[in-house]
Amino acid sequence: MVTALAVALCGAAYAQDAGKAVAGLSVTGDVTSRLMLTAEDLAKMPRQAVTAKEESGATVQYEGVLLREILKRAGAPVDAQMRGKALAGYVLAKARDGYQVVFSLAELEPDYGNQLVLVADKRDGAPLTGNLGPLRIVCPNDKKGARSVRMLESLEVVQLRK
Ligand SMILES: Nc1nc2c(c(=O)[nH]1)N[C@H]1C(S)=C(S)[C@@H](COP(=O)(O)O)O[C@H]1N2
Ligand SMILES: [Mo]
Repeated sequence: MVTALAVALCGAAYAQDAGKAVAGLSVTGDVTSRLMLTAEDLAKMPRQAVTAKEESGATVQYEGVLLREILKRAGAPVDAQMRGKALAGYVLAKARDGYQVVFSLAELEPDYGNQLVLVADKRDGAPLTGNLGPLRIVCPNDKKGARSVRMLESLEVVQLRK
């Protein structure tokens, strides 16, 4: 209960002012450990770079932490745990402007969809500023850019309970 309250308070503080966003990411919902990851936390996690094509056709390089890696740290099912009810699990990615998209947990798993989905904090080596960031999702295998959530603030994991 104390943890849940702390996360709720942190979330409120982070969401306080859309103009002064802090590079932080909350991971909540049906996970074993709720997280509030700071920019420093993300910098220390395993990092990955991906090349993505913008709708304009320009190629850019994004760098950050795999969404799967973040969910794994929160205790979401991965590897051999991805069976049975876990196959109904998904993550709702929410942005500062209210934009939301879903990824199924299975689509991120190497044994299922094996999709590369990155929580990026850098674009061509520079921080993501303004309404691009400070964090954004990048899914280079999607044909359209609509799931590449800019201004990412939170990840809510939803799993079947029965
Ligand atoms: N927070 C947020 N992220 C968003 C959107 C949005 O309205 N709000 N639009 C999406 C859509 S429809 C597209 S096409 C891409 C555009 O991002 P890009 O200009 O960097 O390619 O952002 C996506 N991410
Ligand atoms: Mo779009």
